[in-house]
Amino acid sequence: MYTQALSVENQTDQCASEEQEKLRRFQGRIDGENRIEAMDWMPEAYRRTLVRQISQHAHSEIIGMQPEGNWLTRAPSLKRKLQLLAKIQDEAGHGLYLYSAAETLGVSREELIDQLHAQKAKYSSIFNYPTLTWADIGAIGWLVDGAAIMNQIPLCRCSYGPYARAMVLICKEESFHQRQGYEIMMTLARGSPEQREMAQESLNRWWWPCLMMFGPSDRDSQHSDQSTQWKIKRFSNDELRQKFIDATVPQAHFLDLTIPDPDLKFDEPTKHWQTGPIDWDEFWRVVKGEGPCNRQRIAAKRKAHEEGAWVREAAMAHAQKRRERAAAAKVAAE
Ligand code: FAQ
Repeated sequence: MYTQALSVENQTDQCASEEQEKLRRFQGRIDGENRIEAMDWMPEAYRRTLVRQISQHAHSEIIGMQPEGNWLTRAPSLKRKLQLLAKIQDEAGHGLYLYSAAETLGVSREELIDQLHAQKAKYSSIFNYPTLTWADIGAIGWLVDGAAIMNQIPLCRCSYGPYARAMVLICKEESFHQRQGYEIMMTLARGSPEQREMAQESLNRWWWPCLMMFGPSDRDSQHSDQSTQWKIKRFSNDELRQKFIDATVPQAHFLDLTIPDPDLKFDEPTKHWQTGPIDWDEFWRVVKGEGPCNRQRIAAKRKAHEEGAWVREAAMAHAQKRRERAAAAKVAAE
C-alpha cells in the first residue's frame, strides 16, 4: 500500500514538473517573439483567452454591419451607396476570417454563433448605438474604424499566428474605411450650415462611446495582465485610448468641429490631450445588454441566421454532391 501511494505521488510530481517545463518553454517562445501556431502545445487558459477575444472580435464585425446597413437604402448618392456597400461587405469578410482563426483553436463556428445568439458571448459595445443621420456613417468610419485600427495594428504582432495574420489584411481594409468616413465628415463639415450641424451632432453622440470601445480603464481590466504576458495584448486599454485621442483631436480641429468635452486640454509636459472622465456606468450598462440597441441587434442577427438556413443547407448539399462526383470519377479512373 505504502509503496503504491509513493509511486502515485511520484507520478503526480513528475506530471506536474513536465507541465511546468512545457509552460516554461511556451513562455520562452513567446518572450523570444516566436509565433504560436494551431498545432503547437499551448496552455488551456491561453487557448480559452484567444477563443474569447477572437470570437468577440468576429461577432463585433458581423453585428457592426447592422448600424451601417441601416443607411444603405438612403445613401445620398450612387457613389456613396457603392462605397458603403463595399465597406459592409468588408466587415462580413473580416468576421468570416476571424471565425476561421478561432476555429483553428478547436471550436466550431456554429458553437460560437450559438453563444452570440444566446447572449453568452460579447461583441463591441459601440454597435449598440443607433445611426440616426447620414453623418453617423461618416462618424463610424472616422471614429469607430479609427479606434478599431488603433487597437488592431498591435494585434498584427499578437503571439498567435492565425490571429496575427488575419489582422494584416483586416487592418489594411480598416484604414480605407477610416479614410472614407473622414472624407464624408469633411464633405459635411465644409457643406451647408445644416450639414455642418449634422456632422457636429454626430461627433457629439459618437465621441464618448468610441473612447469606451477600448475597454475598461487599466485598473478594471481583468484580462490585461495575463494577455500582456502572453503578448496577445501589446498595449493596455488606456494606452491605446490615449493614442486614439492624440490622433483624433487634431483631425477634429482640421474639420473645425468641437470635441464634446469641456475638460479637454493639451497637457504640455506630457504632450498628450487629456479628456474629462469617461462615464463607465454607461459602458457597463451597454456591455450588460442595456444599451439603446442591444435587443434589436441580437433579434436582427437571429432572424438573419434563421432566414439564411436554406442557404447554408444548399451550400452543404452542393459540397456533398461535389464530393460524391469526385469520388465516383476517381473510382471510374481506377
Ligand atoms: N465592448 O479585461 P478586459 C470594429 C469586456 S471591431 C464590450 O479589458 P480584454 C470593426 C471584455 O470582453 C471592434 N465588451 O478585456 C468595425 C471583458 O469581458 P469578458 C471590436 C467589452 O479582452 C468597424 C471585460 O469587458 N474589436 O470595430 C469591451 O483584455 C466599423 C473586461 O475587459 C475587437 O474585438 C467593449 N468595448 O480587452 C466593424 C478587438 N471592452 O470577455 C464595423 C480585439 C471590454 O471577460 C464597423 N479585442 N469588454 O466577458 C481586444 O483587443 C480586447 O478584447 C479588448 C478588451 C481591448 C476589446
